[in-house]
Amino acid sequence: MSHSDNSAPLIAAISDLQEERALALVRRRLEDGDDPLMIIQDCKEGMRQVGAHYEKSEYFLAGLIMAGEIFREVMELLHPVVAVQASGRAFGRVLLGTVEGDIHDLGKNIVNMLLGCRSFAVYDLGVNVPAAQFADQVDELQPDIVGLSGLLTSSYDAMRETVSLLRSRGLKAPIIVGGGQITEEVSRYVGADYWATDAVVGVDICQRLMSGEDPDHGS
Ligand code: B12
Repeated sequence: MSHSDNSAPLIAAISDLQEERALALVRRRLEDGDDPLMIIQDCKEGMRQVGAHYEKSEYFLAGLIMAGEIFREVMELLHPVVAVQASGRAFGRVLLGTVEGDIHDLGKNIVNMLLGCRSFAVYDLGVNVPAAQFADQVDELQPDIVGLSGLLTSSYDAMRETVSLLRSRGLKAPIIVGGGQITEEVSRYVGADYWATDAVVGVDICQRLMSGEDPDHGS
């Protein structure tokens, strides 16, 4: 999804950690009937720029924390607009969580919200979830799909360990990994079936899987 003409001010407000301005821009865009998914896309780009500032030591940990807080508040504004109450039978069951050692959850929470909107039943184990906890929940819940989130390079080994434990316990369901830095190569390394760097793409893969289609492995 590309950015719109309204994108630049919001991207800049997030990148510059201007909380009030960012929230005011989001409120205005919602009033103007802008697509909440486009707003999320712009926030993601702002967060990417915050990360780049951090890498260059222009921002420190406090900057990441501030950006996370702004994003959380933006999601509070967007949630009622995106969350059209799903009704009827669950379309499929997804077990979701951020792998051990990683506490990033903003992206995972968007995946959870969008899956909910498409009538999936989502079991979210939260952050820093050990492989054994995923395995125990798989035994109990028998999900149709398992989704692992991770944003740190160091999370890939935790993902690999989790996938390997789940397979050794006999899980047949597809495993999808997601996070900003995931690539085809990482997906192959961790042994996942599918991967996504975008929640909409990930949810689309889940929908196709439940419809018996064979989706692309990731993008
Ligand atoms: C905000 C933030 C934080 C916040 C997180 C708050 C929270 N509640 O999540 C806090 C302050 C806690 C944090 C801490 C740290 N962070 Co940080 N953080 C970020 C930042 C700026 C934004 C992440 C974010 O929320 N993006 C917005 C969301 C919407 O995007 P997303 O997560 O990619 O999710 C989307 C997709 O990936 C996908 N998706 C995500 N999960 C899943 C799962 C599935 C199943 C599917 C299908 C899809 C999917 O859908 C989402 C929506 O499209 C990134 C920069 C970046 N480029 O990502 C750094 C970044 C991830 N952090 C980084 C680092 C280094 C750290 C720390 C180690 C810093 C420190 N010195 O302590 C700690 C680690 C803590 C830990 N153990 O996890 C590095 C990682 C570098 C690396 N290669 O490992 C980054 C890349 C910054 C950088 N450029 O250096 N961080």
